[in-house]
Amino acid sequence: MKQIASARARGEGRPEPSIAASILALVLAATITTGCRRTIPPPGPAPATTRDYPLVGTIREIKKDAGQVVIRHEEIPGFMQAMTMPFSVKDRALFDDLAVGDEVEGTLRVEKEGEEVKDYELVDLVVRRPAPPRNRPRH
Ligand SMILES: [Cu+2]
Repeated sequence: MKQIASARARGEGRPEPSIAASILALVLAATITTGCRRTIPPPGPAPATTRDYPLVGTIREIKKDAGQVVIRHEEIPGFMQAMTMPFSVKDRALFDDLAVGDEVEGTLRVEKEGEEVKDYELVDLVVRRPAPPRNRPRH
């Protein structure tokens, strides 16, 4: 008890209880007065944002005509669990270098409006480890 009393006397540690109580009261007052406004969405469209996530996976299917590759990808922390799904690839030249079974890595570029995913695209796709030769297309 004596140690606590002397620490307070020197002004160490937490602020005076009365100051702490005033701050708490102000914070509570602010929360209460703005609380009812928070449920109303902001006017206009939500801001559009683009975010890049590293993607690692294995090619399961190549749909050259559709411009898509189906990739079994690892977990993308903060965005997606591990799963198999199609990705659009704009660079058609890439399709000649890809084969089913290739281990690939790339960047998943995600366009969002607020929290809603509007579009996603796979860019900078490279083969990290090629599939065994039997899977490779013959040129
Ligand atoms: Cu996915």
